[in-house]
Amino acid sequence: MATEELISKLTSLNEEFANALIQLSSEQEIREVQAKYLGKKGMVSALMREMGKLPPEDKRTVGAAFNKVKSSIAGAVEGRLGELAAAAEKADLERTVDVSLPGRVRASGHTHIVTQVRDESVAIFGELGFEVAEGPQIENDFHNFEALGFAKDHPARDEQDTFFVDDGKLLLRTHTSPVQIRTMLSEAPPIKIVAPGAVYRRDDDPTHSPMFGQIEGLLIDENVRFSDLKGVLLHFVKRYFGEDLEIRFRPSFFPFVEPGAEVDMQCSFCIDTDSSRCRVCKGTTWVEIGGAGMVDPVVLEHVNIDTEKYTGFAFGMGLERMAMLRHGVNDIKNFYEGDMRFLTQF
Ligand code: 2U9
Repeated sequence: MATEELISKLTSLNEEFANALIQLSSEQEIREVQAKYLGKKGMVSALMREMGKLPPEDKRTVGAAFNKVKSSIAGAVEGRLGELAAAAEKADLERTVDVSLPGRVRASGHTHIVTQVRDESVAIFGELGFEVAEGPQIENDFHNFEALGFAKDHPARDEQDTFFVDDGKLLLRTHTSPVQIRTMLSEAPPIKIVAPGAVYRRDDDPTHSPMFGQIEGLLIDENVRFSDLKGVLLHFVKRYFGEDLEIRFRPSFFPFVEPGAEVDMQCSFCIDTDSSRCRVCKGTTWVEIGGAGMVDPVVLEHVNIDTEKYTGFAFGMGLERMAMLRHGVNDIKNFYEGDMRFLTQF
């Protein structure tokens, strides 16, 4: 190849490269094209190999021409990369944020409905000065039965009703009453506590579960009367279920209270309407919310409280039952199945 032809090809390569570069918009593409021209197997190198065949007096001029093209290509590459970086930065700065767009709403969890009933009840009794007491769920016969006046042959002690542990030496508490027994053994009156927690009974139907939540209350002081009990429960019902609701007591027997009663409140589902077809109270206008009574002196004697000086009242309610009455739920199993369609309603 003649010198002029070589120089002319070199000049065309340089122009060709400049034109190709303008079309490119990523560093990777640019580097690839750069290698195509300047790499060892590139087009410029191929032309350089032709230089050996030139007359010696031309080699200097042609060599200088190669160097010029090489540095022109390198300079063009750097220039184009610089342009691309500047364009990217500008686009970044121009990207606007619409601050009026609504934020992403994340679903947040909440406590279980039975926990809500417990916490709200504790808070309402707290307004009346009751403090929370807690105790073990695995109990012994003394705290769960004997101290509460259950006769040795009382049916509740039967294996049919109670879950026994450790070959019958221990049991799962059947009510939270052992918590009150423990409190009376460790503290002197006045005592004013509520004991919320899980209890266990061999029961299983739409309104009974082998494990359920209870809240029990106990007040021991001088001159405590049945009317004090009525005032506390009426306050609770009005605060938790509705200001317009009344309560009534029906005489009943529990080993640990005398007199004892079952406590009803007016049915909140039909109080303002026709009760005859109410599915909650079955047309009776009253629903049972728990039991209560004056603490039997026999119980106070078991925990060494002076029965000449002190009297007391106690009451008990089931947490799931309270949730069922407040929200019209008819199967207790709903509370334990973990179905989010049920649980997220509360
Ligand atoms: C002590 C003395 C007396 C608590 C009481 C009831 C009546 C009662 C039931 C309601 C529904 C249990 O959850 S339920 O099935 N409770 O009827 N509870 S009097 O009396 C006590 C407690 C502790 C030391």
